Amino acid sequence: MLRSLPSRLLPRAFPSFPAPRSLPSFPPPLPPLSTSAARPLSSSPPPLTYFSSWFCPFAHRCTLALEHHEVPYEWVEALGWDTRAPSGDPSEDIPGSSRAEFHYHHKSPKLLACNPLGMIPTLLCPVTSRVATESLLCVELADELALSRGSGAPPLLPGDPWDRAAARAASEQVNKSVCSHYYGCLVLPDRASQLAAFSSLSAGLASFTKSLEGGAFYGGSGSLTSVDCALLPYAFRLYVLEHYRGPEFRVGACGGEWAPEYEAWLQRALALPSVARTLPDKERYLAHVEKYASGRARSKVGNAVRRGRSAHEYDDDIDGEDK
Ligand SMILES: N[C@@H](CCC(=O)N[C@@H](CS)C(=O)NCC(=O)O)C(=O)O
Repeated sequence: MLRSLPSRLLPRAFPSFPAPRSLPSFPPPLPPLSTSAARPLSSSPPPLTYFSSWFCPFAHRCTLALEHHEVPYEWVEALGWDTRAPSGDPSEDIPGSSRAEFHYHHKSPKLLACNPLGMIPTLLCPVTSRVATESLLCVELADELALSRGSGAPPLLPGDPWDRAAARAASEQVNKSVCSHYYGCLVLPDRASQLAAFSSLSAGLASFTKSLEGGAFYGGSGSLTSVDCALLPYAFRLYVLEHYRGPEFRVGACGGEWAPEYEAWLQRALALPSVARTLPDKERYLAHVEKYASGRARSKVGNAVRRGRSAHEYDDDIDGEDK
């Protein structure tokens, strides 16, 4: 193990950006590769720079892939939140009586320098300065880099090109059919829309469960796959829906027979050491996500959902900061 993510060590407060001081890096600097528990990859290039954030489920996908293969990386906590008073724009949809401050992202200048869209996850190769973005692509990149460096862990994507194409399509499907509806349940203001989003999310979970084909992981695989990595950060976070929206939003509440098999998959995945060490503290995440549940989060995804789009349909211009 080159590093781990014990939630008790995660920083409790983040600096405001632009900050004259340097950003805190987490996890702390990597131990030497000769650490006895480490299984170094065949060549030892410098660690990737990984712009991430403890709360981000998209970035969590990338973390899962990096940790699965024990790819060395330097974590940069690159997103935080500023509270700002409402602008008074009528499109800000909080009733006047309950107006509280809205939450906007502040972003690490280093992140913005290599990804002007300011999105995480962003991976940076410190040798070539090449950059990768988009969580599903970062999972693939981590897998390919690790395998080319002789990772001893099983691949996350299949080797066969047709199977790889199918796995990519399945990850996209999980993203649209489950993960985007998670934001719908949280951000949409009216009960009927929230319930409709949860019903769609449940259908997405049912379909994913079918794709386990009775095996341990996606496609009947005996080990974690890229498709599991696409879903897992959201599957882990679904407890927040019941908390903020009520018992109808508990997984399986729609009466699915698939729920026990889904739950068994989830527990199996969460128990993997490479997964367990990536999980954020549940109470802390619950508190974090309240700004989404109360419609006060002004992120691109949050803004897209508030204007009636799916989370995966956010537009960098329309839904960008200060909108
Ligand atoms: N499609 C992107 C979405 C990533 C995303 O929305 N990340 C959030 C943090 S959870 C972000 O960077 N937000 C910055 C913003 O909204 O400006 C992916 O899959 O990587």
